[in-house]
Amino acid sequence: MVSKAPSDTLAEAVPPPAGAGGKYLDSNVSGAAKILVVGPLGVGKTTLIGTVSEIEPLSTEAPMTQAGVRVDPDVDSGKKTTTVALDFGRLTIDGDLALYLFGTPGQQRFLPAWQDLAKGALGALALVDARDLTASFDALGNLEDLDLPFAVAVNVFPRGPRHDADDIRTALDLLPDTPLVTCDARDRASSIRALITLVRHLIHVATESS
Ligand SMILES: Nc1nc2c(ncn2[C@@H]2O[C@H](COP(=O)(O)OP(=O)(O)OP(=O)(O)O)[C@@H](O)[C@H]2O)c(=O)[nH]1
Ligand SMILES: [Mg+2]
Repeated sequence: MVSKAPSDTLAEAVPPPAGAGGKYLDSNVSGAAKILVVGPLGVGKTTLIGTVSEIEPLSTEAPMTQAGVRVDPDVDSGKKTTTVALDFGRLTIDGDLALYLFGTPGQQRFLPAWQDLAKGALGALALVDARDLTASFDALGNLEDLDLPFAVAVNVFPRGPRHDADDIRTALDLLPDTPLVTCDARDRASSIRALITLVRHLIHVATESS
């Protein structure tokens, strides 16, 4: 079983969700980071950004139609739309670091959009669905090709299998220092913890390489 991201004082230091204020950046914000949220079709990227964003999130949903049935993998029968350009949201952590969150489309045929979105990004949160680990191979491969550091968050769906962390690491061929946590993309605290795990990793990577 994958451990949950550790609870963190930073997670308690985040502003309230969108709708409760927070349109403008706090004057204490002294740093910013562009972060990608990636993963296969229907893994929860749009959901996660909408859950954590302190501003009204931007989404670019389009209906999924029969025209895509041969190229889009099966998703939950309830899913009617898919992201066709990007998601965008903002989250300030620890009062002074603004994360600008860019969600990518899930389908590999949108790779050119991915490559554009990745420009200037410091790292990525890769969402994984434990019900289909192979569906994440393309996204993780893209991150490696782009040389972007990332953390992996298993978005837990009901009735999904509960794999051991080691098995997931092996299946996804993760490096030993790549963080692996679980989250529920519909839950703000859990999604923020996953993002904080990523930020810590990015700081670690930056410190190691300097
Ligand atoms: N049970 C459960 N459902 C979730 C979770 N995250 C997302 N969902 C649902 O799964 C569906 C897909 O979520 P999206 O956020 O649209 O997925 P996406 O990764 O943005 O999908 P694409 O843009 O099409 O690639 C939605 O109906 C969500 O309500 C989760 O953590 N648990
Ligand atoms: Mg989406």
